[in-house]
Amino acid sequence: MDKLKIKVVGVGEGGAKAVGKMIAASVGMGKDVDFVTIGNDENLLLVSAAKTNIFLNRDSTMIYKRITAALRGANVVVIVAGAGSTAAMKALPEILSCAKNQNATIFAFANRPFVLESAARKQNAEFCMNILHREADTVFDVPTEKFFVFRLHQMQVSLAEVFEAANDVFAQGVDICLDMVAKDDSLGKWGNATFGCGLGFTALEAVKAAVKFPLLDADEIKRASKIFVRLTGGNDVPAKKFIRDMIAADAKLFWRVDNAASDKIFASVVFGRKEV
Ligand SMILES: Nc1nc2c(ncn2[C@@H]2O[C@H](COP(=O)(O)OP(=O)(O)OP(=O)(O)O)[C@@H](O)[C@H]2O)c(=O)[nH]1
Ligand SMILES: [Mg+2]
Repeated sequence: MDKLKIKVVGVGEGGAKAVGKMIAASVGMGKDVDFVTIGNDENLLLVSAAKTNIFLNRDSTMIYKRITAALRGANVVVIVAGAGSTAAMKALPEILSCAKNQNATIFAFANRPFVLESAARKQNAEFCMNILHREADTVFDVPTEKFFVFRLHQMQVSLAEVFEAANDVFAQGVDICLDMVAKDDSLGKWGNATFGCGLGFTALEAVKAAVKFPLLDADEIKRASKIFVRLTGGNDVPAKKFIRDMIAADAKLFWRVDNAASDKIFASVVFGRKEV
C-alpha cells in the first residue's frame, strides 16, 4: 500500500475544537494528514489552525464543491463531531458521500448530547448517529456522560469542561486510529468501536490500565471481534496473555510494539465489533 493520505474533519464547534487539540498535540506527525474544519461559526473557522476551513452558510453547491476539494485523494477520512450539532446535520451527508465516492475508509468519533440537552439536539444526534453507523466503517459512538469521569477530580465540573475532556479523549483516539490504519489499511473496518489507553512500568500494567479506561466496559471487550493493541516499548508476553484471556477465542488480535525511550510504557487498545 502506498503511503496513506488521511483527512481529519472536525464538524461543528465541538469537532473544530477537537481538531485544534489534535494539531496542538501533533497528532499525525510523520504521516500524510490534513486537518479540515466545517461549521456554522465563521469566527471559529477564522482562528482555526486547520489547513482547510469550510463555512456552511453558503449555497449548497458551493459547499459540496469545497468539501469535495478538501477530501480529494483521501484513503482515510476521520470525522469528529458532537452528534447533536446542526452543522453535523447539514454537512455529514455531504462529507460521507464525498468520502465514499473515492473509496476512502471512514472513521467517526461522535458524542451523543448530554442528558440535559434539548430534544432538538437529541433529534439531530439520532439522525447523525444513524448515518454514521450506516456509512462509516468504524464508529466511536460515545454518550457525553462518559466524559464526566475525566474531570471528577475537580470540585465542580461544568459542561464546557466535560466537552473539553471529550475533545482531549477524541484527539487521543484519532492518534491511535492513525497508527492502526498505518499498520495495515485492511484494518479499517471496526464497526462499533471503543478504545482506551493507559500507562504502566510494564506492558502488563499498561494494558491493565488501558482496559480500565472509562470509555470501555467488560461487555464490549468480551464481544469484540477485532482488537488492536499498541505498546510503546516493553516485554509484551504477559500483556498479550492478559488481553487474550479477556477476549473471545475467535477474536482477531493485532499487536504492535513501538520503540520509545521512556521508562514508562503507554498502551492503547481498540475494540471493534461488526453488527451481525
Ligand atoms: N466533542 C464535543 N462536543 C461538543 C462540544 N461542544 C458541544 N458539543 C456537543 O455537540 C453538540 C453541539 O454541537 P456544536 O459542536 O456546538 O455544533 P455547532 O456547529 O455549533 O452547531 P449548533 O451549535 O447546533 O449550531 C451538543 O449537542 C453537544 O453535545 C465540544 O467542544 N466537543
Ligand atoms: Mg454550537
